[in-house]
Amino acid sequence: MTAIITNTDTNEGNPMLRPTDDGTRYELASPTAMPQAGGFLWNRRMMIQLTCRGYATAQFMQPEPAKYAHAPNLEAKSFMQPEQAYYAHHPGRFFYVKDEDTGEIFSAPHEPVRAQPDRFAFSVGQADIAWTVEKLGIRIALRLALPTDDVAELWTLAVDNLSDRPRRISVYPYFTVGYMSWMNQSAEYRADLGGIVASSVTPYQKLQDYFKNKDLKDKTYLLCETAPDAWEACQAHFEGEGGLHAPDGVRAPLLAGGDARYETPVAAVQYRLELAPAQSATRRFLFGPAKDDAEIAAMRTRYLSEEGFASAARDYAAYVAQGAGCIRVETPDAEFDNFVNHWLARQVFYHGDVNRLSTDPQTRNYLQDNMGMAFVKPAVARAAFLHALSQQEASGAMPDGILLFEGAELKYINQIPHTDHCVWLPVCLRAYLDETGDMAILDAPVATHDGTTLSAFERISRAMDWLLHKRDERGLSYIEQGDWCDPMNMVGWKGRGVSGWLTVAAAYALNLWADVCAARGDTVRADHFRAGAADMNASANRHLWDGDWYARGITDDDVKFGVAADKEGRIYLNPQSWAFLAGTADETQRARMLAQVDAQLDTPYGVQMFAPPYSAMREDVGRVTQKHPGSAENGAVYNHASVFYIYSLYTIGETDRAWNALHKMIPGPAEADYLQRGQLPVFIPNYYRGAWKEYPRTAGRSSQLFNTGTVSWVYRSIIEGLCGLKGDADGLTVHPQLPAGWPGMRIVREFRGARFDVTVKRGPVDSVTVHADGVRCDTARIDGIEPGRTYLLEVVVP
Ligand code: CEZ
Repeated sequence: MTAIITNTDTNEGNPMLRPTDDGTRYELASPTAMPQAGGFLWNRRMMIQLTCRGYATAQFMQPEPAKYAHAPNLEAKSFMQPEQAYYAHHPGRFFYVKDEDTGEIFSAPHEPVRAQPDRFAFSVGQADIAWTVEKLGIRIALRLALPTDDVAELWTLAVDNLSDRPRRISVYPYFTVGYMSWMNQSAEYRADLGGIVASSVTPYQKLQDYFKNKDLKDKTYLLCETAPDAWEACQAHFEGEGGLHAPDGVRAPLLAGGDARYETPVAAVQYRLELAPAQSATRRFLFGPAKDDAEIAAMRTRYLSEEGFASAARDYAAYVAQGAGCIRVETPDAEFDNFVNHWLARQVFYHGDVNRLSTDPQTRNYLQDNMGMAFVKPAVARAAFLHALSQQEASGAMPDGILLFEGAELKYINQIPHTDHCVWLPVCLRAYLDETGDMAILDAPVATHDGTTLSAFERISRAMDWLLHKRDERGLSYIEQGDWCDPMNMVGWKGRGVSGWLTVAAAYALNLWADVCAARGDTVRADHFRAGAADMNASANRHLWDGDWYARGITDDDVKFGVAADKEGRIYLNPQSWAFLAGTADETQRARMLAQVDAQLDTPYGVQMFAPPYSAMREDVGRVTQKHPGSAENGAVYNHASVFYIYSLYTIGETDRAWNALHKMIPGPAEADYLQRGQLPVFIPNYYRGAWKEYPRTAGRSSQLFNTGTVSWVYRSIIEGLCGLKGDADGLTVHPQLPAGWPGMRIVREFRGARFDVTVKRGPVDSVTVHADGVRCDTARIDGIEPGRTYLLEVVVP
């Protein structure tokens, strides 16, 4: 796109962190400024998150999530926030370097030696993660890439002699395998396979598990393209008494060639290199899991060569390109543009394509992730909505999770009864219908396991009736052991407690569905659902309005919470946002709610999910109150809740408030902001720490978790709200919502096979005016869209 607006607010000049390669990469120049900052790569079978210092968290599907590199001495918990994993000494990919003449050592990227480098660059790209580290006149360049359909890490190591004399050095790739199993673990160098192979037996006790486990990939290999000079497979022997920062193995002339016999394995190898000035050497490695030797040998043949790496890179680039999304923006905010144009759709695509690498995604997550996919690969979203509906229960209820594979089971959180899942059907489908105009999906037949076949329309209508039915005598929605908020598990476990958020969210869903019924000419159902929504809104106003905002709920013992009388958890964001969406609140109420959100919840890092955080267990609210104050759902800037608010603000024309919260989701561009959040602007995390008033030192810190329902809503909010280019049954509506101070923006939007090249400017108009290819439109919309055509739109906004 040619520049029409000068970017005023840019971090191009920031020496610590800057975009490179036209913003398709970010480069961090320090291993210590933001120690937990990292990037992630994924493919159809695995994901890996790497920090700038070389810690790694990887997971693969077989088909249940599993690990091939474990913490050295901790048993993996079912779920760990990445920011905590950092402190738990999780696995790493480390490269020790030793000067053979002086005995000096350092390690790249940074751990475990932690020597101050002469130069450091951690470079996160869309399809690879790379480092350049210089120390002792040696340059180490590392690059990790993934294949598209296999589980393996493709590592390239390049060593350069930067000094003006010949150098004798040793380089030691050190890959943590970690504690594999209490039943059986071992490792050895296998000259026949060309690397270290660690073997284990996944522990079990139930007899049936033997049959489930016997085909698991219980081996972890590190294959070397070039045979090493020495190796060590026993972690304890490598480390010795020196500790990981000065391991005995590296201090000795040669690694001892040891194996691990029911000892914690490691994959460490040594290369002795003699490099003339300016000479370099390259080594390639493959690290991953396998079932047996044959699979290891096959992986070696397929990938472990210059050509194998190059062809994997081409395949992978084509894979991520599928997630390019449907808009490019050019606004006065360069960092925002960069994030939207290069990174946001990538994260949306990750969620929609691999479902967070889960075999039983939570129903709400599955539906919302596919809501995002409606803008990236709508055919995938379509299939997902129908797949979800095929698991609807006879009562009209939706299950807590959607099973994606034969043999998958509902696990962990999906065994806890939550009552909100039906809400997401019309909410997410609406985005898909608006984007595609595919009304035919409503008539698609959907068979469930009980043998009934109903149309998608019929099924969602039943889900809406279920929501209407699942209410108490006051007309409020039961919460049971949770709603959108997973850990709000004790408000209604005795069967009486109700959710204020769910009541207004259900009203919103019912209204959306009434619109769909009306568009189909089904006025009976449209009236029925519209009346239901009105009834729920009335109940919310009667029982939950607290004077300046809506309460979060009423407990089993009839205690209203999320109200002014509460010292902790006084005001929650979700009931307010969804009351805007549902039309629960009138204009006077809205003004009061907005003022209170501003005063009590807004922070420099975004809008908190509630405040103040709970400092101790509240037994009539539940587990959420036990989380650390300001972390996760206990009063963090929980971005998923925050983006509901943003989306709702766009629907009520609160343009500036929406932008205020939206741009705070992306770290930077001020250096102080990067340092406080500790995250690169390459993804949106599930939360930034809150408790802004209580714990200012940690407020703003990123959770580093890139799994989040947030991104599909951010994408939707930008497309439909900020850019105001939302589809409907007939075409494209045009209603940009420029923040104050923006003179204009430019957007390129792909929509229903056509391209819209849109220039938005402010001007002396009362309402939005649109010229399409120079011709003034009667209304601010484009109908009769011709696929393949490019439309030039000139839009003037008041
Ligand atoms: O999980 C998310 C869920 O995936 O939390 C959201 C919820 O809407 C999403 O469906 C809000 O509760 O304590 C818990 O059980 C937490 O709820 C986590 O599992 C949370 C993770 O932090 C992932 O974001």
